[in-house]
Amino acid sequence: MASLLSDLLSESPRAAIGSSVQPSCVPNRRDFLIRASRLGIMLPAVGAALDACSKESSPPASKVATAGESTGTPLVSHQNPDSRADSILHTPHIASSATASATAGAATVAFHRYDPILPPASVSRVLTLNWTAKEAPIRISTSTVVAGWTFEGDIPGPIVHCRVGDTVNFTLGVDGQMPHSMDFHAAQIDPKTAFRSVAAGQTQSFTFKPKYAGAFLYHCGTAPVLMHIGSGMFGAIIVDPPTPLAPAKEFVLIQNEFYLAPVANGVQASDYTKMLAMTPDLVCFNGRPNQYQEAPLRVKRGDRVRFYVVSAGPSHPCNFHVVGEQFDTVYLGAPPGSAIHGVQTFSISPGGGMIFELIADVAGEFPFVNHGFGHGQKGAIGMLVVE
Ligand SMILES: [Cu+2]
Repeated sequence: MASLLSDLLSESPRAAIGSSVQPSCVPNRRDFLIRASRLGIMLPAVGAALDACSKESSPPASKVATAGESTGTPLVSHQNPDSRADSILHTPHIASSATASATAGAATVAFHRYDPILPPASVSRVLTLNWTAKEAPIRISTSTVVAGWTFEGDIPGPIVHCRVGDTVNFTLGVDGQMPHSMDFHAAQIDPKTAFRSVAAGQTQSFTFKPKYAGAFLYHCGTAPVLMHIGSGMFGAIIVDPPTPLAPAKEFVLIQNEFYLAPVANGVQASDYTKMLAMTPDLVCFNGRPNQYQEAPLRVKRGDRVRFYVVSAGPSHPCNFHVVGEQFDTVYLGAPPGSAIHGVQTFSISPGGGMIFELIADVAGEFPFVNHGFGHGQKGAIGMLVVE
């Protein structure tokens, strides 16, 4: 019985999700319940649940026809050809990021610090971004190389900086074995077409104009999103308001978690089971644990310091705090509105971004942390030096 139940629950990442929470009435739930019933597993309320599923209307033909969804057929490809919703609801068989290109040359890849300084906004009001999703080994510390899935070969991807109303022309190509996609949180656009998955050798283009200012996440939305963000496919797009904010020293901090399998051939793949359990090995600002302790951010006494903090997750928030300082201003939404003042700590949800300002009146060394210290201890700590 135990082995049968174990087999049932470990069939796929999707089944694992369904087993850990009350499964919803999608086709696979009915399959789950039917198979559980055939196996003689006495699950409470199985009969009632089956009855409830039976009374529901049939799912759309497109869902029924999806490979592996209701037939139990092993999946051989991702199921997100054209829909962000599909990317969330359909989970194919994938449990490791260790593709050939994500591991090749891992032993020789060099470490580099991710530059946190906000790059200047483009002079042109039209940004043309031709990016490639690449699977590549990334050294995130002297001792750790991850089998990364990336935008433009780094974790995080490049920082995009534009203004409200700018035109962003974006094209994604794929150089790797997996399909990938792009979801800009700064865009208001039909995700089914714009954010569709792209296979190797194909491209996908779309255009948007940011409507609101702020610090926004971008990420791959291909199924399972958890795996693609968790393997490194995220970054920040910073959108300035029409009237510029006060001059400041500006930094971008993107928090993410890494969930890692044991070292194999000098590289650590993502561990999907750890992702589902939300038990990260490392929590980082800009993709490397503790990198700004070793090479701090530096400002002058009297500077206004502005942090654009984005929480990429995939699952944990960033409880942002600067030890020994107080935030003069935190923008809850689009600046300059929605400002609150005199703030010690504020939590940024996964998939969110906020802007924090302090006035560096006091010289010294000020750690900036995720004040959820289980995360800080895993690497989400850096140092701001006021000289
Ligand atoms: Cu991806």
